[in-house]
Amino acid sequence: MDNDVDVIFGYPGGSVLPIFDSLYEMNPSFKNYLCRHEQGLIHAAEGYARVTGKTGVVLATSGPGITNLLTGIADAMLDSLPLVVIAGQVSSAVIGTDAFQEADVIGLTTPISKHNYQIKNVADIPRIMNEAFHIASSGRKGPVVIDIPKNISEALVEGDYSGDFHLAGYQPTTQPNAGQIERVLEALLQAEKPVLLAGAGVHFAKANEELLTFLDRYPMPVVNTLQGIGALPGSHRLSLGMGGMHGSYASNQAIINADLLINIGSRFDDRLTGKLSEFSPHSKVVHIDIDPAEIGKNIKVDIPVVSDAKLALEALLEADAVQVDYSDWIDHCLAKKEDKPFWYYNYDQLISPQWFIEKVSQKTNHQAIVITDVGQHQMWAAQFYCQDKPLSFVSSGGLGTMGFGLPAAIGAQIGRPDETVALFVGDGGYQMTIQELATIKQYNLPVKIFILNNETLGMVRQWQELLYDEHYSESLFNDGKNPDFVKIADGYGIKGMQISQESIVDEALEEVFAYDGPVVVEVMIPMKEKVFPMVPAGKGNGEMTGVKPI
Ligand SMILES: Cc1ncc(C[n+]2csc(CCOP(=O)(O)OP(=O)(O)O)c2C)c(N)n1
Repeated sequence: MDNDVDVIFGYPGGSVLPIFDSLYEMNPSFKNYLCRHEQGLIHAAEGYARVTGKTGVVLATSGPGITNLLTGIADAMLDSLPLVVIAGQVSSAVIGTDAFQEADVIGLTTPISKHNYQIKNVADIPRIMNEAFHIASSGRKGPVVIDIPKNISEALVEGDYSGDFHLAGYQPTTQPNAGQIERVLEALLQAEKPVLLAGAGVHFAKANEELLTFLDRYPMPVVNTLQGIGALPGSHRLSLGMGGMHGSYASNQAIINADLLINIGSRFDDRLTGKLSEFSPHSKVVHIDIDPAEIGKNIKVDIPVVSDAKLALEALLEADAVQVDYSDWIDHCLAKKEDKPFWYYNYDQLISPQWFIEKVSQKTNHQAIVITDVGQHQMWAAQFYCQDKPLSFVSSGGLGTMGFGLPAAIGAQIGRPDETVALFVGDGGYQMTIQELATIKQYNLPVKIFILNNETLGMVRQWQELLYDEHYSESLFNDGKNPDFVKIADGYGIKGMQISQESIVDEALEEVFAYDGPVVVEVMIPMKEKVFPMVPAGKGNGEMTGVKPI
C-alpha cells in the first residue's frame, strides 16, 4: 500500500499461506487476481505494467510456484518491464537441505532479473520492499525478485517500521548532459537525411507529447521498433512504420541511407538491425537511453545521451531552435512508403489475416489496446494494426514468448478496465496458456480474443518453407490435431464463434465489439500465408525479400 499498489497477481501455496492469510484478514485496498497458472500471473502483471506504466506485482509460492514464473521474469527483463515478484521460500532452518518445494531462487533468478533479495531478517521487510519498488521502476525498469522464507513471513516486526533506504551504488542518471544536448543540436543542423528511431523508452518515459512537439520543430521521418509501436501515432504523416526483419521497406531504406540516426529508447535489437555493418552505414548515431550499458553495445555511437527520454526531449526543446529543412528527404522517404507499403494477397472468400487485422484496426478506430502472442500473427498485427495510442501495443519482443498473449491481455484489461482490449493469438501459443480463459471468465474481463488459426506453428512453418525444403518437422496442427476452440470457450462459459468467410467478417466484428463481455473468435486463415517483407537471417536490411511487387 505504501508503494501505491492497487492490484496484485497471486497464486497460493504452503510457503505463502501466511501472506495470503494476512491478505484475507486485512481486507487490503488492493485486489488480488488469481490466475490459473503462475506463468499466467506474471504475464498478466507484465500486461498490466505495460499499459499502466505502473509496477506489476506477483506473489507465488516456493519451488514450482517460482520456477513457473521464470519465463515471465526473463521476458520482463528483456522488455524492461517493472515488476516486483514475491516468492515464498521454505523456512530459513531448512534452506539448503532439499526441503519440500525448495528451489534456489537467488541462483535461478540472478541472471534474469534486475535485482533479487532473500530476506534474512523480518525487520528488513519494509526496507527491502521499498527498495524493490524503487529499483523495479527507476532507471531502466525491470523485474526485482524477493524471496521470503516462511518463518520470516510468519514473524512479527517490532520497532522501527519506516523502511527508509539509501542505495549508494544505484543512482540512475536521468538528466541529460548539457554538452551532449548541444552536440545533438549541432548534428541536426549539419544533417540532410536524419531519421528518428522510436523505441520503448519513449513509452516508459511517457514522452509521447514531447516527441510530437520535437517533430513539429524538427520534422523528419520516424521509424519505430516493435516495442515502440504507438510511441508516435501510427497514422502520423512522418511515421514510416516498424523497421527490421519484418519491418517496412521504407523504414529500412531510410535508416540505410540516413546521415543522422537519432535513437530514442531502443536497444538496437538484432531483429531491428539485421547485419550490423549494413544497418546504417553512413550515419552519425545519437543514442538517447537511460541505461548507459546500452550505449555502444551493438552500434558505434557518436553522440551518447544518458537520460530519460522525456527529459532529453525537453532539453532539446528548451534550447534555441536550429533552422533545418529536411523536406526533400521526407518526401523521398514518404514516396517509398507510398510505393512499397505492407501488402498481402487477396483471396477469394478466404480471410487474409492482414486484411482481417486492418478491419479490426478500422473497427476500433485505431484505439484499442492490442495484445499479441508470438509468431506470424504478431508481425501481421505490428504491420497492419495502425496503433495511434501510446502504451497500447503489448507484445513479447525480447524473449519472444509464446503463451504470453492471453494472460497479458488479462493484465491489460485489468489495468485499463474501460478500454477495448483486442488479443491476436496463434493456435499454437493460445494452447500454451489456454487455462487463463477461466481467469477471464471469473473476473468477466471483456477481452476480444482473435485466434488466427492457420492450423500450424506458422512462423516455424514459414522458416521450414524458406530454409528447410518444406520439411514440416512437428509444425502442423491440421488433420484434427487442434481441439474445437469454440467448444473450449463454451466450456469455460465464454461466448465463442468461428469465422472462415470474408463475407461475414463485418457482421461478426459488429457483434463482437457490441458484446459486453469476453468473446473468443476463431478466425480460419490460409495455412500457407507468410509474413513479408522479410530480411533473411544474417543478411542486411537492404536485402529484403517479398517487398510489394510493382
Ligand atoms: C515458448 C516458446 N516456444 C517456442 C517458440 C518458437 N516459436 C516461435 S513462433 C512459433 C510458432 C507460433 O505458432 P502460432 O502460435 O500458431 O502462431 P502463428 O505463427 O501461426 O501466427 C514457435 C514455435 C517460442 N517463441 N516460444
